[in-house]
Amino acid sequence: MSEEVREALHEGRPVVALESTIIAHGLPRPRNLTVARELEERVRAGGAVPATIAVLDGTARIGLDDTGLTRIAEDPSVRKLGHRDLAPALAAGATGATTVSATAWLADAAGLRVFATGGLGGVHREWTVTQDESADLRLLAQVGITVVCAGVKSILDVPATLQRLETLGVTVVGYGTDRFPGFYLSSSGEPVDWTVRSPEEVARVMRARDALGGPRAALVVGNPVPAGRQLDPALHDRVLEQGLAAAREKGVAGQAVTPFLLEFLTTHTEGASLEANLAAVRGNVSLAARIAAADRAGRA
Ligand code: PSU
Ligand code: MN
Repeated sequence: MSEEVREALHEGRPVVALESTIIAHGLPRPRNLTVARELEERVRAGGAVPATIAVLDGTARIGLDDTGLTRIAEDPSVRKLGHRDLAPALAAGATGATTVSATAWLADAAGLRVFATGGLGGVHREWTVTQDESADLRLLAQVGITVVCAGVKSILDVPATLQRLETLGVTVVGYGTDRFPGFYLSSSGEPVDWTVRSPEEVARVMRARDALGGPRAALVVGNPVPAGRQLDPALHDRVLEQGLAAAREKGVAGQAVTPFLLEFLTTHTEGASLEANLAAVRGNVSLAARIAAADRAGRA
């Protein structure tokens, strides 16, 4: 743990976990480093301490200094680590960026309660053939962390992913909406059962869960990208079709699928999907800071 994060936890100040795969593998260089720094600033502006999580030279780090952040953003040999990769990475002394599953695990183990990302992984289209379901889902069924996201990536099978979240017992609420957000799009069109309207309301849900005890599972807060900043839905659908076809043709599989599709969309929408992605992440990070602050205040 970085000195700053350790002190903040000790003094009971709010902390927000941030993942690093979005920096290393989800955003183009060199913009990714600027964004990584900006996201940390946003957490601070919201009254919380940022804890970007990654593995550096075989050590899991909760809170990176600027050297660590720069390395994750700039070094092309940085690996993508899901939670199942953590142990071999530590044993091998490797350096890697953590996905939602690895970040949520490490954050929860460190006692952090709130985590912000862009879009969660989930059930991929054609799952019946590829069996590609992000490890994010099963891990989120095992840790009691609150994850602020813009839904799941729209490259996925969203209804199937929502069904898996239900089966796994992961609580899903919409922030200011009764629709599950669609990552690049403000709405996926799918309904959610619960709507919350303020950070304080999210904090009340968190406290109710603590009081209930019982099996741990994540609380997913679906925070839509503002309507004015979403990707044009027609453009989204058209380019995504092309991207899925390209992935199939090139035989892209496993961990490479998500970064491939995100990059394909960025290139073939002339950066418009990147702007929507960034707007979503920024909103999530700011909301997560306010939730972490409300959670601290509510438990004081
Ligand atoms: N959100 C983004 N960009 C990303 C990701 C999330 O806006 O790159 C990353 C997260 O780290 C998530 C991962 O855990 O994509 C999912 O990858 P996979 O489908 O291989 O599990
Ligand atoms: Mn996958």
